[in-house]
Amino acid sequence: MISKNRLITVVLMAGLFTSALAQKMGTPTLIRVGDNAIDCKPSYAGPTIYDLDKDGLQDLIVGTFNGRFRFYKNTGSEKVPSFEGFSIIQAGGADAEIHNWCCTAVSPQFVDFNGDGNIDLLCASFAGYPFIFYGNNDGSFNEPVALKDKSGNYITLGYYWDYDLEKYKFVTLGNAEDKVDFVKACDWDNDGDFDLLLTGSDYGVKLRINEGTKTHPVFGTENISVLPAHFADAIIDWDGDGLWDIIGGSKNGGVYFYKNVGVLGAPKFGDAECILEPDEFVDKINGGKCGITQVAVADYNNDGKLDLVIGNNNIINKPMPESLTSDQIKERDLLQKQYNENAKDRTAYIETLRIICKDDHEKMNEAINENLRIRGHEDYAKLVKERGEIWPALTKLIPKRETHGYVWVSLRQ
Ligand SMILES: [Ca+2]
Ligand SMILES: [Ca+2]
Ligand SMILES: [Ca+2]
Ligand SMILES: [Ca+2]
Repeated sequence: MISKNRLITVVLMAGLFTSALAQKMGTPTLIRVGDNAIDCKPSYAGPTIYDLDKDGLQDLIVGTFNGRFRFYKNTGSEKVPSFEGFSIIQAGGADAEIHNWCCTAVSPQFVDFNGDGNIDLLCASFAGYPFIFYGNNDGSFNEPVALKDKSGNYITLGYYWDYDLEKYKFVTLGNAEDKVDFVKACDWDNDGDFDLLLTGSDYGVKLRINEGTKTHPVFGTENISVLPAHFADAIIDWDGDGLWDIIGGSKNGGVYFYKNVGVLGAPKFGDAECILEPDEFVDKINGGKCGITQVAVADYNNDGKLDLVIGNNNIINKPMPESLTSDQIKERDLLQKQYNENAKDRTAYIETLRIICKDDHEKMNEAINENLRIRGHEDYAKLVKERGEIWPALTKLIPKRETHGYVWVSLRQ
């Protein structure tokens, strides 16, 4: 008979063994259409896996930097997905699109957000707050609606773009000064309705509780800190212990697992565990760097194990322009020096302005718009103009950078 202590040891070891195995991920490979890697121009990719056309095969949907959603229909099989090209998802008779203009691709989530039985499309943008395309019962989507909280304000982490005033507005929400780059619906408190996880690029992940119901969501005004850094891309039970966990991409290009060590209705998360190192995504041919990662979790090859589908922005330095003359080298070095000095002056100006305005961003914006003169500093408008003159000349003499929005799959071993 097995002793109780021995049994506990065996069970614990089995747990460790399963966990270690569960973490082993295959080398990411590029998802292709024919011979060509899927590449979202100009860069960045926000993939998700979802059977959009309801034919029983999971499709690939990729959010882009341009704020649209590519639908790659799976024309392969459950075990070997394959894609022949893409169409753009439509909403309200036009391309489904939210205005996004920097630094990420929109990351779609297909979810019945308002509990009416129709799948909706949730995402965020560089404007700084979440949008939802409500779905119809024929699978089509309506024009996007910006989500607001119970006070009628945009759901934001501190600042957002005001389309009427055509500038960023700053609101004080205590613990952040960020935009909502990504959003995910998840029933945090296990009361049957969707709450929101908001990711800003720099201050980690925050939670907004739904104080309403499943069919009439009403969001609180408080941003509650949930994770210190990285993103919350996928809400899924990654380690099969019955509690959903968080899988997130990051600015550094890795993919991270946050194990839920709380209980149902009261999640709690430990430190991030890296499940894919940033250098896994180095473009082996061109030596590109990875850049930001946006992640989806799905059983990609239908073998009963959860896999990772990752979008990123690969940055590739092209070779130096060949045979620069000695005059061109001199010119390049001079321009580079001027450019660096200009950047230093602009930073110094902003830092001093920050002190003068006591970190009030609204005041800082006004000061910049009015080109406020600060003693000991160059005129800011002049510095910006100067930069605009140096940069185009310099780019002709330095290596070109090429960016790609690739989509990768890493199969769980
Ligand atoms: Ca399908
Ligand atoms: Ca719905
Ligand atoms: Ca809830
Ligand atoms: Ca779990």
